[in-house]
Amino acid sequence: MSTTWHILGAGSLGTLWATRLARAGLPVKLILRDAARLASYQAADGLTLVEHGVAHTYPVLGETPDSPEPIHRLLVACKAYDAQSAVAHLQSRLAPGVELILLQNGLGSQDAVAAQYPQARCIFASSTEGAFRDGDWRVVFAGHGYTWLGDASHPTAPVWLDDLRAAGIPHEWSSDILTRLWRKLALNCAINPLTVLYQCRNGGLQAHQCEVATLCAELTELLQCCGQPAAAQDLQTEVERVIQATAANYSSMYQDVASARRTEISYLLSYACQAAARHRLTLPHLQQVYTRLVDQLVARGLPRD
Ligand code: NAD
Ligand code: KPL
Repeated sequence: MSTTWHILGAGSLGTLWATRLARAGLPVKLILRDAARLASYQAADGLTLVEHGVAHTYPVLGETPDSPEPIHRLLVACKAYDAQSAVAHLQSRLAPGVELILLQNGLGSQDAVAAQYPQARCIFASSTEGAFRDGDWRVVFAGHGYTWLGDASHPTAPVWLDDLRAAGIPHEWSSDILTRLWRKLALNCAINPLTVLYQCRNGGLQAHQCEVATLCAELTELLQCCGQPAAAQDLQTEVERVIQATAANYSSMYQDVASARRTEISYLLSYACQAAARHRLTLPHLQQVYTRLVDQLVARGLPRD
């Protein structure tokens, strides 16, 4: 009998994973915030995934955090700023040796969860898949990509990667997941804040090449100082490639700000500035972009963290 996949967070990525696992016949349970959300979910037929314009609904079971069943495998699919408190609501249900798969972007939230549950095996993930909600309990699969998974303290791959294979979730076990997360953080720090400050698509940054290059130089210095030389390699070239390849897209931070949603700044640019301060590194441009971004968030009535 397969271990149940408990999915915490019925948003874009949580639904993308839950529906594909359920479609493969694997046991999946969705943990909703409270009884009101569960009632709303139960009034729908299930979770709907829209792929290539075609919608399919999957009757995934829902439950609240206080359901009694122990949790052996938990996919944490909340935003970085919600991850720690969302897992805390499940504390009494986490079985010894529970596996926590942390899908959050940026850095900081994974360590915060891991520090709270030393008895858990924490697996960090970095994903280039893209999805967005176009209704309650309904998600559009927008960008096919890859998910890298890894455990910085335990190199052995878990057996449940077979479940991901069966579910058609493109993935790879990574022996250098921290390098991947740092590299993604650096890319996001070089691109996302500037798209908010200049109110442009990613391609609009081609008009700000000098600023991008200066940020890349500072981020490269930071990565090297933080013991991440592999993540620093040819950063500017890759940033320029991503800007070109995603020229027509709005960055995730731009989209959050445009929709008046809280951003993940604390786990991206703020994390980078704090890491620089810990290493007594002066990175004036990165710090200036951070300050300008915070001013912009505050001016729009959004949280500064
Ligand atoms: P989302 O906002 O769509 O979904 C998060 C869900 O978690 C929401 O439904 C929210 O209600 C729920 N949640 C929060 N606190 C909860 C709690 N205490 N109990 C139960 N549910 C709770 O977010 P998302 O877009 O799926 O992003 C999740 C993470 O994945 C983020 O860190 C994001 O940066 C990263 N990511 C997203 C994408 C994407 O395309 N959406 C791609 C790559 C990485
Ligand atoms: O990951 C991204 C995002 O928008 O969050 C890209 C496309 C790489 C831009 O930083």
